[in-house]
Amino acid sequence: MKSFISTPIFYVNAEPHIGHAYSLILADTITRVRNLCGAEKTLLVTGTDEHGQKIMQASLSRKMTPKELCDQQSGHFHRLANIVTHNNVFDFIRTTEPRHKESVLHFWGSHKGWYCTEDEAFYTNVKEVTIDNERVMVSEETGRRVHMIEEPNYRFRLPKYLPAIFDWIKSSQAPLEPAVYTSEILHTIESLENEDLSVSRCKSRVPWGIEVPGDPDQTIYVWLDALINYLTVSGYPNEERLHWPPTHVIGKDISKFHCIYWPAFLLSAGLSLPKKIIIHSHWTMNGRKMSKSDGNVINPFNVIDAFGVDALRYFLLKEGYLRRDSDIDISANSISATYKSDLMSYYGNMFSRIFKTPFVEEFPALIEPITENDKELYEEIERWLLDAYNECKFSQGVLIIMEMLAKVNTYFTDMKPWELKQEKKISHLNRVMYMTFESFRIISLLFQPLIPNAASKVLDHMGILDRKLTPENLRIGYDYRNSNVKSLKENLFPKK
Ligand code: ME8
Repeated sequence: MKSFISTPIFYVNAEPHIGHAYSLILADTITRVRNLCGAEKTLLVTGTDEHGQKIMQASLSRKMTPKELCDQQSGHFHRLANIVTHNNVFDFIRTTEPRHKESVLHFWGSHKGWYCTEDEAFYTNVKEVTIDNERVMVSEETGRRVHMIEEPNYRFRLPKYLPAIFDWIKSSQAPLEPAVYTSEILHTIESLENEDLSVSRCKSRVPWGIEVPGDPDQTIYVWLDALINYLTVSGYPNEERLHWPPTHVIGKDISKFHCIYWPAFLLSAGLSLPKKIIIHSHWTMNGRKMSKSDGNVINPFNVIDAFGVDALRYFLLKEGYLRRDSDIDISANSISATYKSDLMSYYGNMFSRIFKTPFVEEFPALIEPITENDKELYEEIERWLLDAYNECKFSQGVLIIMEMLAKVNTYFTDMKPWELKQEKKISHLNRVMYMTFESFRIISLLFQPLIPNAASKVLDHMGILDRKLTPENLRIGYDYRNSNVKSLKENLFPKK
């Protein structure tokens, strides 16, 4: 059974911006890391959140029906998702789809249970006893009689689930990543005590939603509706097609919904809690959160048109992080500067320098015995993998790769392979070329989850077939005898 990672489903009342692209790129990168490192296949899911008052108002102001607005905007998000993930999206869910309605209605109906009228409460622990010669069910807790009833729940008894969620957040499973969110969420849980959650809305006010079963005057609360999307994509309420529970990637603005409400809903339905909830910071422009109403947004499609998908991914993963104490400021200039300094002049240029060497196709001819000295260049790899990838610290990873690139650059310049060739110092030249190839192979393997397109171009070019991020593949010693190395004609990252 395949497991999955989700992004939030995006509201369709605005155009996609860099923040949405970041959630997608981050979730995609984590999916790729899991697939490259592990044996288990992980899939990426995303989609759009289409019900509620906000969407209705947006459609009115654009003189469209809600359905027309949703179809149009969802299309934009779907296109963005496919582009920034290089078509890695397994499922794109829309909350207006019939499969989702089925899932929400089933979930809502699942509140049926043993109800005690005297206590005005549902009980899960019940037993059968004989009262007045009649076999009846009673609550184990109070001994009072209970009946199986199924009724719409307009108020969700959130407090009942808070202690269990409190323990889960604090548990050794440490579901929140980064862990700094743990204490904040625990505080929020404490402040919520004894507050029920209203889970339906008056239909006269919010008609654009899923109707409460048996009550034509109410629609289901849009956040409950939206969160259930994760179950819908897993196949619920029918046969499980993706393994439950998933990992969720979210922005910090919606942590309360995902770290408290969602687990409570799941517990109420007897379902397992998320594997992990990965929370990222916000992108700001001139210090303010990007938002369409303020007009301070960067359109990801424009960045992609100008610099390509990998440039956008690289920038966001290098500059972005999961810390909660600060947001990240972005400007069009900073994207362009990073493209030029890191991708074009560094990775791209060094690749050209090496692979445009006239005699490159003769190499790497030999696998020289590897010395301890050679291995030293790569001693960071292990640390990089364990710390950076596993903790989603991609910016730290980028810095280490850049350090490695700098070392290879210096090595290649100092060794002057073109002179070794002229002087016919073939054994030395072999060694230099082999080490350079190996550096590029390892660097490009590590770049795969971040800039998949560029990395696979390099690896194709070098004839590398085994691309898994295993410790063996990340060590020097690749056997190139069956690879067909080609010399390079065009640039990896064109001049801008
Ligand atoms: O909240 N910086 O949708 P949404 C970084 N539909 N990330 C940002 C961002 C920014 N400036 N702005 C948005 C919703 N995001 C609900 C979610 S899930 C069941 C329902 C990212 O379109 C961030 O991950 O307002 C945020 O959580 C997500 O986009 C969705 O924003």
